Amino acid sequence: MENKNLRFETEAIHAGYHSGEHLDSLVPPLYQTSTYTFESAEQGERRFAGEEGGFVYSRLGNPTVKILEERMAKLEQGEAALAFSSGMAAVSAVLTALTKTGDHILCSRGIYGCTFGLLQLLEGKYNISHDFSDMSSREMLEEDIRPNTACIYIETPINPTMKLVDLELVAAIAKQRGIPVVVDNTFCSPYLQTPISLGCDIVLHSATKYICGHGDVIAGIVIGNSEFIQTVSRTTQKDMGGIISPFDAWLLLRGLKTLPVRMDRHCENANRLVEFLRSHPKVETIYFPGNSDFVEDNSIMHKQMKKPGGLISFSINGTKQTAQLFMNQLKLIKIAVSLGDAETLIQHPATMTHAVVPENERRKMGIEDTLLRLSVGLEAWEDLKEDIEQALERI
Ligand code: LCS
Repeated sequence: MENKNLRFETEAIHAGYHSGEHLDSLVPPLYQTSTYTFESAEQGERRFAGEEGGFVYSRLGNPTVKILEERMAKLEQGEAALAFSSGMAAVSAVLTALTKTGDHILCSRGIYGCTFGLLQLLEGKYNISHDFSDMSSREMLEEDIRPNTACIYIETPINPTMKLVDLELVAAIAKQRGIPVVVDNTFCSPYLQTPISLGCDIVLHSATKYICGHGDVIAGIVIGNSEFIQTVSRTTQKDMGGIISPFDAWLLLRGLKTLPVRMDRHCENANRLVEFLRSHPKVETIYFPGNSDFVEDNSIMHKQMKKPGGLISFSINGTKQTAQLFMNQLKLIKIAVSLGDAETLIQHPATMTHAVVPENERRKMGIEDTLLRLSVGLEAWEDLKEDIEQALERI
């Protein structure tokens, strides 16, 4: 059956896979192989020259990985995709493909700590500079774009402050100037937000998170137009080599089947917990796109996100020590970085995911010492609420 205009839930299960090409196996097979055999020396020559299709070596392509890439391209409404060994391998392959010495990268005001670390490295070693911008109006963005700006790099919601960037606005301004817009869509997954449909050019993920959903894989994905994906495939992926293993791709294909179901539950649980946290005197501020106190961001949320998502950041009344004391009192909720798993996880960004960001930069991003980030899992929300309630009582 030629699949036309199928809904997201259906594509998450079927896109990119044709069982007839794989001995009618219902589930995509795991091609756990490093290389492929050629019928003859001439065939090998033709495959290397690109004159004949087919696989040659698993750093350059693998059938299991290819199914994952086609499925992700479909879900993100892009033309093509490439899978990587980690989210950071995806980020670094994209940024090094788009820039050269002397270029400038304009970023949202707040990005994941290791992405910040990568930008420092690119600046120190290759003189590729960067700036952070609030991107909250056309005027502000036009002022922050420089003649040498080679790409705009956005997280929305931003890790961990949950601020939102208006993707349609940024894409429209960037398009006029021919600057590609890259969106790290890790916090939303394509179920909640599809930046390419809003005019952005490239989407990437730490697939370690919601795409996997089960906390057992580190991986990354990049989605874009065929030309860009082919460039990355032939340069910064092939030659730097941060490719995904076939087994991890297989686990991601399994995880993707339940993405819509999982996301609905993550979102429902997060909504319930936000309602509870809002009424608690020991909780100071809640950073959550669906929180009506977050007025300005709320309108952007309705414009570009299906639902507010499964992550909640909040600050505790008190000090860093109060926040840490609260974490230590939790019994069910685990203290761990990462997000998007079945288990609810809590972390302290200032000393964990964003510890590499210098304190003055952290404050500018809005990461205070009392800020906590909760990745709401799939447990019964009442049990999560009771755990948080008892921990708050003890501080
Ligand atoms: N982008 C975002 C938004 C992330 O949150 C992360 C990891 C990455 C990229 C990098 O992906 P990785 O290489 O780890 O697959 N974020 C983490 C976090 O918030 N807690 O632990 C890791």
